Amino acid sequence: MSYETIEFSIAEGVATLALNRPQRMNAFNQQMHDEVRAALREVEEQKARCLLLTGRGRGFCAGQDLSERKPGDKPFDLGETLDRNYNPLVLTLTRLPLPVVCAVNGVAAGAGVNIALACDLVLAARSASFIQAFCRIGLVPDSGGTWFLPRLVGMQRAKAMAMLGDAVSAEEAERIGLIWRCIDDEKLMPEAEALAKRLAQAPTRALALIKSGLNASFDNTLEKQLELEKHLQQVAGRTRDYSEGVAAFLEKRKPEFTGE
Ligand code: T3D
Repeated sequence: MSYETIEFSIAEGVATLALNRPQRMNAFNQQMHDEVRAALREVEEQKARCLLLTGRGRGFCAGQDLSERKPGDKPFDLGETLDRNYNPLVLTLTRLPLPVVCAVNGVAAGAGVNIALACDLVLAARSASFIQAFCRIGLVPDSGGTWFLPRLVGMQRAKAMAMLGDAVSAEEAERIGLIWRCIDDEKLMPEAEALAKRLAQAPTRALALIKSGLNASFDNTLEKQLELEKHLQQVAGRTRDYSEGVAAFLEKRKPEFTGE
């Protein structure tokens, strides 16, 4: 399928999705939502083993394209756009049965930040920044912002970011645990691509089970989490990759995981 607002390709098990409306800092219009949704369906249908999300131009994503929300237009139900677009996108990213790497190449603002936080491993260029811009225009963090922020950085920092809407630098974001790593600008994409390739050769089903276990952990008691781990381990124990991993260990060779 061909796209106009994103670039999308799959090679060597890595699906790369680049938001591509640089003149609008990759803000989401309806077409981009539709194209991202279609591309994410391709990721699953074509059995990619890692997704790499990034942006083209000097920004990662500036959230909603505000030119689609002109003052004076008839009142617009923002709940409807969250139901139709942002909420399914965030849930899809968190539920994809494969690791999702986000390479934040520049400023991320509004829903753009929270879409990045919905990914599994977030890398950012040293020049990038993160802005919970919602309060600047009289809105509240959406796309999971009120859920991800306190879990990642604690309630005080979450409230400060959400209520002040100040830019947090990539270095600060790494320091406070908002993202995994801040990387020099020119090394961001080579490192993100190498990481995605490495993950695409890993035991995909085990990584998907790890992702679902960790994502569930904040809502479970220890007892429930131990039960969940038992279930996940039973599933992992039935994969070909588990047999291969053990065989490779015993034969003192490198495992060749196929994701099955
Ligand atoms: O409505 C719903 O569906 C509900 C859901 C809402 C989710 C949300 O995301 S709400 C939050 C929306 N986003 C924002 O409020 C962020 C707005 N943008 C900014 O604050 C700044 O542009 C940035 C901090 C992202 C970058 O600043 P800077 O100085 O580096 O660049 P700039 O000059 O402001 O932007 C460059 C161009 O991109 C500029 O266009 P121009 O003047 O060159 O023609 C600017 O208007 C455009 N742009 C940036 N962000 C958006 C945008 N155009 C439309 N929508 C945007 N969000």
